[in-house]
Amino acid sequence: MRLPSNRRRAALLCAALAFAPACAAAQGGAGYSRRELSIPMRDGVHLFAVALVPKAATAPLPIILVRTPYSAAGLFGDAGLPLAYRELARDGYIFVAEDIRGRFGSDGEFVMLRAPNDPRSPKGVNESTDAWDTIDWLVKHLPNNNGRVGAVGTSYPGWLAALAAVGAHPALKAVSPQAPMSDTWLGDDFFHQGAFRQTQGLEFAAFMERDPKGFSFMTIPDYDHFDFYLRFPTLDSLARAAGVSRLPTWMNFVAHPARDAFWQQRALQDIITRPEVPTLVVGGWWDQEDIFGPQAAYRTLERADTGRFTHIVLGPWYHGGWERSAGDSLGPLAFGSRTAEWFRDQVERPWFAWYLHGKGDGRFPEAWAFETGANQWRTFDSWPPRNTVERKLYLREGGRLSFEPPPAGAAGFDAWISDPAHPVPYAPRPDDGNGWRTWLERDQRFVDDRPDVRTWESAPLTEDLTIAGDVTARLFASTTGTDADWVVKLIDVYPDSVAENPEMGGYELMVNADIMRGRYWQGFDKATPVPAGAVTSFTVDLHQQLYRFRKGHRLMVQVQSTWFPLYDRNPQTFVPNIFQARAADYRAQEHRVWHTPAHPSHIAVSTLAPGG
Ligand code: PG9
Repeated sequence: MRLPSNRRRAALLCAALAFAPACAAAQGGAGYSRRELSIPMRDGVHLFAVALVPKAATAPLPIILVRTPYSAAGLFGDAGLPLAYRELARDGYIFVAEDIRGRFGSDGEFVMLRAPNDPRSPKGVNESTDAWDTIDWLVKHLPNNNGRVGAVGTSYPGWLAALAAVGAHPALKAVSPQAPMSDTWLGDDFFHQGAFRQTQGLEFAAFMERDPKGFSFMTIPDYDHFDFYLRFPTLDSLARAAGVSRLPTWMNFVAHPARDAFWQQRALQDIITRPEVPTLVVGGWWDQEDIFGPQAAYRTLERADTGRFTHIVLGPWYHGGWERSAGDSLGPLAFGSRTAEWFRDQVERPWFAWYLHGKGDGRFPEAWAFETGANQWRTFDSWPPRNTVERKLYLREGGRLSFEPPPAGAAGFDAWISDPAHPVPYAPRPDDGNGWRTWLERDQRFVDDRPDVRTWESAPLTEDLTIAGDVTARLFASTTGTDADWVVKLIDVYPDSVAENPEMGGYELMVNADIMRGRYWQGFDKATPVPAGAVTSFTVDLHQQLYRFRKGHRLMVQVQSTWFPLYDRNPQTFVPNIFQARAADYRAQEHRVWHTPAHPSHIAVSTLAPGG
């Protein structure tokens, strides 16, 4: 089936990625002269770049570099500087955007997530060396630069910004990887803990590789995308119908379903060994694409950071929300302040100004994190904060959720039938694709009455409860099958009536949530059948948060085994490679989550004392 182009989809992707000319919110075009550059790499390949040079500059200026697969000319079009850089621009920079190899105006071959040692790369060339060669050329050839360069980027460009700091050019003085997709197998765009993000994986492969020099938007012919994906009983039938089965990225999914060396070589945690350049990592609490990436990148850098080189900012944002909105709200949540503007003006701007202009005192907190619920920015000396108390929220008998573990003799488990033919939607239907940016904030009441979504709920809180840092679910579970997915959501249930905002009455807001593919219960590098009928321990990383559950609210946990169509369906019968599963392999199974003293399923959170 050939999929015709689809404007709605295009607008969505455009909004999600902010790359194409039509999406680049232009500001301040008049103050810049625009130059197109052809920059030679060490193997003779030329990369295309666009420089925006302030017309009014009186002294040499530093350079801000963005390397991108999404069109340099689109980012820095005739209209001038995008909103993302407006605050930075007040200090005066030469802005340069560059197309990476094989994309848009650049020569060479495009390789999705080119690993440092990708065999398709010309000898000795990778994204870090391309960044090095680019910086070297820019400081030598761009008139009136001050010899200091900063690299910045969001998402794929965030990953590229982080790689610029590996074997860094001496002129690179500061890097800000924003929502870098640090590990696209473990927790970012393509898989989460082994579960395949089929909508994103499929549509992104088509988008980037059907036309390697540009974009190719895939059309979903159905108004409700759920219907489209449900039509294909296997991943293989879906990929063939969508025309992606021979694209390199899809073939890599099929060849590397586990987190083997292929994915490790692309993961920032495995590439980066120490901070070479001062780094400001930025992430969103409700980033629908790369929640994990910034947290993982910062953790990796921080482990080896002896010189206070690495900092992190975590705000209440969707993917890239900090660079293209005011950040005063997110879905139904209002924050009472313009969080994104504040970040750009009060954190990003002074941080780059210190390293590239030498302005300010260079004293920055280790971490800035927005505490949603209290709706305030907080600073910390370490992230996650040290002064926390770990507590376990136990899934208890009778649908209760409690900080008290299950007592002896408590009823053993809750069960449900998980049927791949009737998967649980990840977002309310119809899903026309337009809700992608804010699906994580959707009211989870839309699945409350499904028998295949199990719920545990606490009593109303008698005082505020702030969680800070890692949130991890440990499920003791069994299945009649030999494989299963485990989706765990930690939810803030608003009181039935919220006087100041009646629409939020009873709202069920996901605070943390993620999925884990059961077959990786013994490690992510190799799939192992889940022993049928045996209680097995599964750890589901729900990543980090800084969130205040308010007095009168309830805590809720939901567990389910499908999150469709964002995630493909688990056959629930072990097959060596789900990308090659046959329709007959997909079977309904009964799953159980246990809550006995020996098998106390729970979510571990770290809590901050009031005022702590
Ligand atoms: N999160 C996007 C992406 C990167 C890599 C693969 C797929 C998606 C991005 O916004 O760049």
